[in-house]
Amino acid sequence: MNKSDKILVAGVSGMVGSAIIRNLVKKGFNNLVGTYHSSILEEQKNMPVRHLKADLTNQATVKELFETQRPAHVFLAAARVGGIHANNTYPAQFIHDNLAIQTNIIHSAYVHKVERLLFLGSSCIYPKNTPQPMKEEHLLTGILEPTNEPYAVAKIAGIKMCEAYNRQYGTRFMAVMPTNLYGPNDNFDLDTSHVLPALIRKFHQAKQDNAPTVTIWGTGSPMREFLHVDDMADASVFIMSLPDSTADRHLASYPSPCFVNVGTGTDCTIKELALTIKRAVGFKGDLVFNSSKPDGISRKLLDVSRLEKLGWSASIPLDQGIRSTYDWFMK
Ligand code: GFB
Repeated sequence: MNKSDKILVAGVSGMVGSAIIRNLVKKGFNNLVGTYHSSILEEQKNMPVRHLKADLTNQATVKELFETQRPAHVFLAAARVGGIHANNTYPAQFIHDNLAIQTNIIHSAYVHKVERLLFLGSSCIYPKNTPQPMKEEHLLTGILEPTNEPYAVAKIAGIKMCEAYNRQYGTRFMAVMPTNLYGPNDNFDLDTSHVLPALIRKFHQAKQDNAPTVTIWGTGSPMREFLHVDDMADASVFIMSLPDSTADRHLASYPSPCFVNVGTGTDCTIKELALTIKRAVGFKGDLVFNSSKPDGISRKLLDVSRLEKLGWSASIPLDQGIRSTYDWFMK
């Protein structure tokens, strides 16, 4: 990617898309277009980015977007995302919206000869009984975790679509599989959020109310790996900036898998996470576990050696990331 190449970031008002735009602006890319679904963020109002409102589930809209914008590179960060409860409650919307968005964009990127596309996936693509840490080669080796199977199937379809287009059409479409992400512009709605923002909000509320306890869903024993979204954005721009020969050798040309894991390589239990957030927020009460809520998959730690060999590793420690995210939430 050259600094003046036209780069389209789809999903710019989401946590990941907004972090990618911040990273690109910081690195001096100066021909940026971002699509958003309902409104742009306050932080984006003065950014040197052309913002376009678009419903990316609509095929005609995406066709017109590519015909008029003609981007050289695309970051596909637009998606319907949510935590365990949202995935379990709205499975039809999770599979439909994600399949529609990614199908429309990946196909249009091929039609309009986009040089590189980066598809954002998720660590939930791996089977529920995958050996830990999970390697890229474990994809499609077993059954999926039921709480997010429709979302995972959509993300697997996105990977396979990128690989099929690379194989048949010689495109350079790649994908990144992040572990559980958190950071600024996360969703803090208790019904639809992931665990980390949910617990920041719950502990903060309990501290304000002088409540004696905070309720944690599930048993607290599942293990999760958490990556700050600024690290994720940096990894995404790193992958898109790889020299052609490296990208082709490792990702973008068939038969190599087009995707790479992005994580920290370390995980913790939900109980340990809760205690870290409790400390950061300064809540003095106790934790209560509600085991009538689902635990989801017992563990999903990513093997990040492939990405490390390419030359990138995470740099934001979890306790520091939680403190800065809490500061952001307070503002
Ligand atoms: O982050 P989370 O919603 O999703 O939940 P997954 C992780 C763990 O935290 C589960 C527990 O064991 C939850 O039961 N948990 C405890 C809570 N308290 C809470 C709470 O207040 N809110 C939430 N949300 N969880 C998602 C997938 O799985 O991971 C998505 O559903 C996606 O598809 C994402 O892949 C990365 O980690 O279980």
